[in-house]
Amino acid sequence: MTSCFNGGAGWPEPVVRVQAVSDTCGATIPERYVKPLSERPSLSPAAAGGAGGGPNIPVVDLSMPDADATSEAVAAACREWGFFQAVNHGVRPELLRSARAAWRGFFRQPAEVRERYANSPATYEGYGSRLGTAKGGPLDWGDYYFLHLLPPSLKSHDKWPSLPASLREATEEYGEEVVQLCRRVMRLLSTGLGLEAGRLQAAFGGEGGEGACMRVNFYPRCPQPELTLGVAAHSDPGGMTMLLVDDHVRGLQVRSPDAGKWITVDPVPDAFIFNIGDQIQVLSNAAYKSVEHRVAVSAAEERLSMAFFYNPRSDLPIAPMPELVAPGRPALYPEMTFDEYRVFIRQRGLAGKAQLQSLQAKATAAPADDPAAGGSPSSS
Ligand SMILES: O=C(O)CCC(=O)C(=O)O
Repeated sequence: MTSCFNGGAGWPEPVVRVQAVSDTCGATIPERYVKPLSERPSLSPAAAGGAGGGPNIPVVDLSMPDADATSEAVAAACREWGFFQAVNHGVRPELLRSARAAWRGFFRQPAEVRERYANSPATYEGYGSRLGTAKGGPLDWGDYYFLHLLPPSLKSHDKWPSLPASLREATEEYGEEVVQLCRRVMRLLSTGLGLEAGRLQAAFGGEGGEGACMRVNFYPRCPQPELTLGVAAHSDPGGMTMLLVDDHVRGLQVRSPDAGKWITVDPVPDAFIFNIGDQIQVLSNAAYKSVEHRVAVSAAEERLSMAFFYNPRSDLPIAPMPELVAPGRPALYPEMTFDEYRVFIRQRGLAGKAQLQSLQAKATAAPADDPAAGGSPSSS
């Protein structure tokens, strides 16, 4: 069983690949993957969103990025839902398909090949099966591969799988195009706030100063999908996320503005599912929402998704932009770098909206210039 375990790389206990669990567990999933009743996914038609005839995340056409109507539609979606599906986004469909096929090819490699890239909690780079380092902590029904694309100093092709042979080139090209798309959306988000088009990008450290990384998630078939989650409820800690999912397998569930009901997203083929992350919620002083989401898994089909995280430069102080702070609208968050913020995520794993809420509590309890209001996230 050495091919299923990675016990020596700094994790608190041996890491078992969900792919191996799925292949061997029969009809019952191990206890560690069973979520408490209150966290289990809604798989009923009522949660089906668009497919069930209910509300769903907006679809926004990005074919005219300079039109006022485009920034208005982006801003309305991000204020209300924190999410939208981007169509006519300018990234070639062939590239979406080749990147997705390459990564599916990686997860189909023999276990010995995948294990060459096993990750550790020090950086999370590589092939992994858990987030968070608490011994005995809950596990999600998914394996993943995590890698860096920007800044160039963090990118290393040697840390990317060499098999299948197309993977490195497809990932490189995909990353370049998605960064360009993220920059276009940053302009739309800025103008949607009534700011100059480059304002948000400047707060991220300018073009060339930003960070980008990607987590490719692989959710094997699960015999009891009603008991577990592929990724537990969380908001994304970074700036924003461009998610590419399997066109035909649903799984992503988003908290709707309507009393926080979970809605299952119905993927539009070749669209990106875009969402605001915590850093843009902070910069926009909560005008744009970083909304909780989670992933349901399927008994019938495996699923692959590629989450591209676009982030501010990691050592820049991030705080509500002064233009969005007014006497009636005080700064809701203290200043903190993204490096400081993600310490929390790495130690504790995903925790719904707990971190952002604790920051907000600190900011509203102490004056903005009180040094105690800007403490390290790991201390919260
Ligand atoms: O697989 C999905 O649909 C979403 C994945 C996700 O939320 C994440 O990787 O943070």
